[in-house]
Amino acid sequence: MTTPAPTQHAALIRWVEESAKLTRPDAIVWCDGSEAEKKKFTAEAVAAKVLIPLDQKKWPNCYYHHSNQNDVARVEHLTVICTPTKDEAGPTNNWMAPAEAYAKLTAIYDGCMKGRTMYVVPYIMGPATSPFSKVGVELTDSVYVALNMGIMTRMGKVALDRLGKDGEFNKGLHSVADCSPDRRWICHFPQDNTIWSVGSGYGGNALLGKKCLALRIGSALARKEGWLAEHMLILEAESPKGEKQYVAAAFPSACGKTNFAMMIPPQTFSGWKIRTVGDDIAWMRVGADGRLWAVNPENGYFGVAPGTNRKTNPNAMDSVRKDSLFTNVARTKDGDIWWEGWDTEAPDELIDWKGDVWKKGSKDKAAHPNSRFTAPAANNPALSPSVDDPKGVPISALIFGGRRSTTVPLVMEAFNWTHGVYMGATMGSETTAAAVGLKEGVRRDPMAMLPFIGYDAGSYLQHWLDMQQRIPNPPKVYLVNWFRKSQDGKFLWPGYGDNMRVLKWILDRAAGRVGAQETLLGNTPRAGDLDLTGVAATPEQVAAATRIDLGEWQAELESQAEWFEKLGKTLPRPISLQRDLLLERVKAARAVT
Ligand code: OXD
Ligand code: MN
Repeated sequence: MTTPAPTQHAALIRWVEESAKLTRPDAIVWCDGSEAEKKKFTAEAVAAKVLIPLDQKKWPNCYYHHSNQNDVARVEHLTVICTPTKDEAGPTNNWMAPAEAYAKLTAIYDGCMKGRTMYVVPYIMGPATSPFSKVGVELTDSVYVALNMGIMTRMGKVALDRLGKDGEFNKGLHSVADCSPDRRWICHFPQDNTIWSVGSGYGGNALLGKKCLALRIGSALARKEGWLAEHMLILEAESPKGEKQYVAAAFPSACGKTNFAMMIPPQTFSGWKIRTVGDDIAWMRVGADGRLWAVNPENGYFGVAPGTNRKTNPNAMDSVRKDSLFTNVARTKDGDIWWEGWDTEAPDELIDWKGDVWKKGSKDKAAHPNSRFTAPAANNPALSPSVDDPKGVPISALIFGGRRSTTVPLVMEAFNWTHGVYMGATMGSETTAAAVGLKEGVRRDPMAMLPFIGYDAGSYLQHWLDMQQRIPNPPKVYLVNWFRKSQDGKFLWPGYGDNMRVLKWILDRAAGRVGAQETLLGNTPRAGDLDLTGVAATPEQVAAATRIDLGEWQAELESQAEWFEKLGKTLPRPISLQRDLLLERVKAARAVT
């Protein structure tokens, strides 16, 4: 059944018609975002075996999805920025000329929706009435994608209402097509405000509002319009006195952003409340008061399942209790779910993420390491009431953090904005399962945005530097590392809720309530500044987690040369000079010790 276009936006109607002429779906359905529609889509997905109902008593309105086994993560090698020139995409992005990309994908899209329905998914990234927000429309032949977009964005009538008769919107065309890795492309055309994605149904490749619009196209728009589109969670911290502060923090994919955004402070921090504004993306603009203000463009969580449990992240476990989708976790025959790092041991038998019988003791993982939950933000018991505030929340501190088993201490404060941008620019992280085909080891991941910067990376860093002029009251900048290990490979810092101890120091610094030790590489907490009451780590472990080893740092700074070389001629000189300065300092200090 084809539904009539519920809009008078002529350009939108024309584009839907043109796209349908190319892809030739059997039906076109305009999504309104209603509960009735969600029920109908879900029933259709169940009938088509795209979704499997979970035990509805235990998991109300929750469903399971097995992806195609070749389609389990983002595909950075097939993700392309199609700017008019290669230089505009820069050395860290794949590039294709727009005409070539349009031609290549047109051939794949030709007739690809025959026998299928095209869902027209209008959505808003950001609160419905916020000046920060952007509208997109995704055309997709995947009911799974339409249902996920309904959780992750403000979807349907609300978006068409905001668009009116002639509002600007991002045009996203998506087809799973034959789901072949040989015909899989995620192409971005920032100059046309357009995304073409084909051959994958995986979240980061197919939910076009998320990585494609909110980050890749978003970062290009942000540069043009003078704001920041970042891969950052946004967290609200309320002190026992009722004072609220907000921080935004960038971590690479699968490095605990959702856990940090939903943290439960240790018992010794009684009276402190941590609430979530966002767990993955922050759009930040300068407010009339000269501070940086942030909104979360998303409306749900697309979180990594393994490792999430009632101890590590009770708020995430509550968020997924109802109205959620689970992709590639393990399930039981009677509609329960399980994943590695669940609260209890695996049952004797499971159906693994591939759909095969899995027996306890098997050396294979039952859930895919990048298996995911999609949960509505409204389910989060610790959701900040400011999440829908059209003006956003004021940011007191920006935090950058990678997964580093050596060198990087638990926390370090930048001396100033330029040093902070340098810290973000040189952030390294050990690779995870969130993207396929990455070499193991440390990769430089500037601001955790390496796979998401929609233009030349050197120019992106220059944009960060330029923002200083626009932010009279800038947030302080921090580098953190929860993942440092001992010689025998054990984590030195307990992480999770104990990260509150580091956050508290950051919040106090931002408010000018506590001092710091100036080191060669940045400001660190002085002895006694971190509240370690009741921490599950020995003083030796804490010392090792916070230690700055100049030998390790010399190697770290020297190794950044290769990264700077890769960034090439647009690397801002103030950034490379930061490294030179630190390296000289470290060498001089080592020479006298
Ligand atoms: C994500 C990612 O899904 O960063 O958020 O891969
Ligand atoms: Mn992410």
